[in-house]
Amino acid sequence: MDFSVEYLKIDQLRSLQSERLVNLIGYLEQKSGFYQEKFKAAGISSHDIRSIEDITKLPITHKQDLRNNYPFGLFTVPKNELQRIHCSSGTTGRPTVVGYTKEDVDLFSEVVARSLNAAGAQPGMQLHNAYGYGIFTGGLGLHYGAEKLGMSVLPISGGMTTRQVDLILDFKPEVICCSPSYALTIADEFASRGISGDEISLKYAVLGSEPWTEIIRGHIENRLGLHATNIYGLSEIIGPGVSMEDWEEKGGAYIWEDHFYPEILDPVTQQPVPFGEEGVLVITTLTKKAMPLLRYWTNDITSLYYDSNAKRTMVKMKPILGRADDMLIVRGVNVYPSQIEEAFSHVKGVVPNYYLTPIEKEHMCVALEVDVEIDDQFVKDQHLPINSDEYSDFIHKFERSVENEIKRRVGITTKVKIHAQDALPKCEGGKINRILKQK
Ligand code: DLL
Repeated sequence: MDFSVEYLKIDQLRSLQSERLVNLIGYLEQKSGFYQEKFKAAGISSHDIRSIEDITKLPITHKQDLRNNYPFGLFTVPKNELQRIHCSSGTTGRPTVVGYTKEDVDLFSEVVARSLNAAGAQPGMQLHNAYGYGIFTGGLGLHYGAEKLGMSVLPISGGMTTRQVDLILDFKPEVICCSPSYALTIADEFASRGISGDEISLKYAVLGSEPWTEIIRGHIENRLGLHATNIYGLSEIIGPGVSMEDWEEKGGAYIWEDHFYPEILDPVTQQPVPFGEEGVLVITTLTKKAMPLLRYWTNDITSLYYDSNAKRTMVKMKPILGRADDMLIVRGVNVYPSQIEEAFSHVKGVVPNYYLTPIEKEHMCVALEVDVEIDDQFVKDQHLPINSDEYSDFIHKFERSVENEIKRRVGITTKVKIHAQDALPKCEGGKINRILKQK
């Protein structure tokens, strides 16, 4: 495969993006009833779009637009030109449907192959693909991308953790992909069999589909003995492979901006924020055929940056703080679960398997109940008899120290309840929901 586009000089990249955007607008003007109307309402035509800098003149597309045009209203090719259909994994409302032509499926494989390459994978390696196969884009997306790179794939899908671990031990794959919360479950299964990271064949883990932080990365890397990197994407844009971390750089993910042009907009005014500031990620698909989207409002909160040590020239995005939908407002303070997760990393002994339950009074969230686990070994190292007064005192103090750390770093009041390691429900495959309803 040729990866040279990832190293284009910035001005060459901007010319490529400009050329692609101009072509796209011409294409939509001809083929998309939906965008014809949007252009008319905004009073713009293809003559107004001459370079990528003109992108801010274009209308924003929201998930509701896809829902209003369910199922195929945003497609720009007839049904007989499609090769595949996927849906988003949302659990509320109508699913959002996405269609792919053969060229789109090839593009999907290309960006996933590039992502796997950045993650450390190489032709000839074997992928243990524990993303769900089905209408979710994770399973098939990683599958075809890995084949394109020249890897072999075990299409195991999610769930049945003991069998997953048996097959990893027997087949010795070098690469695994799944959600980070499921990678923790797999790591727990290895640990329960007394198998440490250096005894496991895996070298690289390609993890995404939900927010995760450095504390989770640390746990996964140590326990599975590998490099874990973050893959981001969403069905509406293509699926996984919109952005990807490099295994030697980590910290943030390159956006494959030759195909997916990113902007960060203010969540309220919907105007661009100064470069480097946080806001909602909005993406334009520059090269898709069956369902191109202009300035699609992902609802994911992040910021863009250039890394001075980067190998590639493309812009990077910080890990997603959360979906705007998952934001909790606790006594007026905006909080994402990932911020609580980050606070855990500053208290020794916390195992980041946790759940948050809003405590409401008069329809207002006044605090969060935080259920989280404590490391077994850390408890043993205290040499306190279980059920003794000293033990209760230790747990009580530990709970207060987690509460204080969250208060200090996030600014909200919590009621922390510590559980023994492995006591809370684990991810059984797929995405985990960390926010529970009030009991
Ligand atoms: O989750 C695609 C995917 C599959 C990405 C496998 C990575 C790996 P959807 O089901 O449409 O697609 O959900 C998209 O998931 O808008 C984010 O809120 C969240 N998300 C995806 N990747 C990440 C990530 C797939 N790396 C939605 N970090 C997105 C944080 C992520 N959130």
